[in-house]
Amino acid sequence: MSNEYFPGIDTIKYEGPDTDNHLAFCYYDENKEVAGKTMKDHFRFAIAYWHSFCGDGSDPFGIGTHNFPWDKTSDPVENAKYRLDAAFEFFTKLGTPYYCFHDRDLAPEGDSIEESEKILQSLVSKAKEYQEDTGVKLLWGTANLFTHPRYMNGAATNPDFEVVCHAAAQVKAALDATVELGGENYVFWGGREGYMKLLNTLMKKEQDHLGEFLRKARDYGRSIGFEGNFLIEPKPMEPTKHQYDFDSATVIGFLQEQDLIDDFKLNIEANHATLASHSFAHDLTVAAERGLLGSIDANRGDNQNGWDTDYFPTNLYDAVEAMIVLLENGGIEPGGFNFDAKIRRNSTDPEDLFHAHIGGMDTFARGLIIADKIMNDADFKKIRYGRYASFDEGNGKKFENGELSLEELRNLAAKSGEPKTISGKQELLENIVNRYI
Ligand code: XUL
Ligand code: CO
Repeated sequence: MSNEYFPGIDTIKYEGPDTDNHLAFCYYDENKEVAGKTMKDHFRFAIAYWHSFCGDGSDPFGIGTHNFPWDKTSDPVENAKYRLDAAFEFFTKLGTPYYCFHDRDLAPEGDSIEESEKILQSLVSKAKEYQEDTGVKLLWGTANLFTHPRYMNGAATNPDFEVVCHAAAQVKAALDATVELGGENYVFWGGREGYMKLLNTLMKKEQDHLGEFLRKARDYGRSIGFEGNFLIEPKPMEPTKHQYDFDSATVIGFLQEQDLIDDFKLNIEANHATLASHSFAHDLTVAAERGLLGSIDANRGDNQNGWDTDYFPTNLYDAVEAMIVLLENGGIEPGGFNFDAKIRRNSTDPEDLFHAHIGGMDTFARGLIIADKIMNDADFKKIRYGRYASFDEGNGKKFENGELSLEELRNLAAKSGEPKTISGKQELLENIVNRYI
């Protein structure tokens, strides 16, 4: 490293729950095995380049408050190189194995497509060297198709074909960058792919354009050797009033309709699920049960605010529920847990970025340990799976196998009379969860 951007902060180590060192992990012990795998392999934690190294704390009411030491010059390309330096210092001090970026986080846009491609390429070469030196890897890359004013009416769903072409140029370059850096996934979050008003929107046409755009992106990605998963990240609203990738269920239907289901999976973000009036665990489950859980954007919303706050995840109950889904799913690889979360506008000390990530990693590590205990609890297993025992044999099994007609079902009901009253045992299950927390 040519410079130190986080002076006075050493590598963050696991010290256990009794430590009084706030720059240490209490629960995240990367080599600790839980449910047959190390914590490092369970989570595959990643840092979001945009929040941690580009988000300056500005909000609609005020300019940025985070004065980045890597913004050293008036040349944005030079600063992007210093930023890369700072980012890899942070990754290695924190000990996270992965990072994620948008094209425009890594490299500023130039005055033409050619110039933008050249700038990105130069930063990618540098990032590649850093990856080789440190062993930090790219979990996923993506293209920012929402910040530039040209995308104000959408990118792939823009009513103007010329804008669609610009979006394609960006995705092509971002795919090239991702492949060159060995990225294990490639993400599409539908930035402004949605609408504000139906009066000026042909919804089906726009969605078909999105499908065609994604098929061509997939084909290009495969043609340059990308073997990872393409991921769609659902979100119900913000920035448009109605985003097309509303939630897991909506995206799965879209993937099926658009013939994308074999190459695409989902990147589930906690705060996006809650904006869709689901729990994080719900949207994870919808994706996981169809074999489509690709990766996770870890963060949380706010019970009182109805927008995408991108808080760092600290809610242990949510983490436990999420980890139960993850354990049942057999893990998340080749996806991971990307902290798509930002420190607050008034969190202005360099060490705040460490506290935020340490807290998030410890929350999930603790959630994993607890979820594993819950799933091995005999009563928990008996109640959760035992509820469906009537389908394990006999006529229940025949029904699952498609061997009973509606008339036969009717006749069985007539023969057996009114079913017994069977409790769902919700309170008991909640108590079991609390016992381990
Ligand atoms: C926006 C969001 C994005 C995506 C990547 O809400 O989550 O940062 O994760 O474009
Ligand atoms: Co996200």
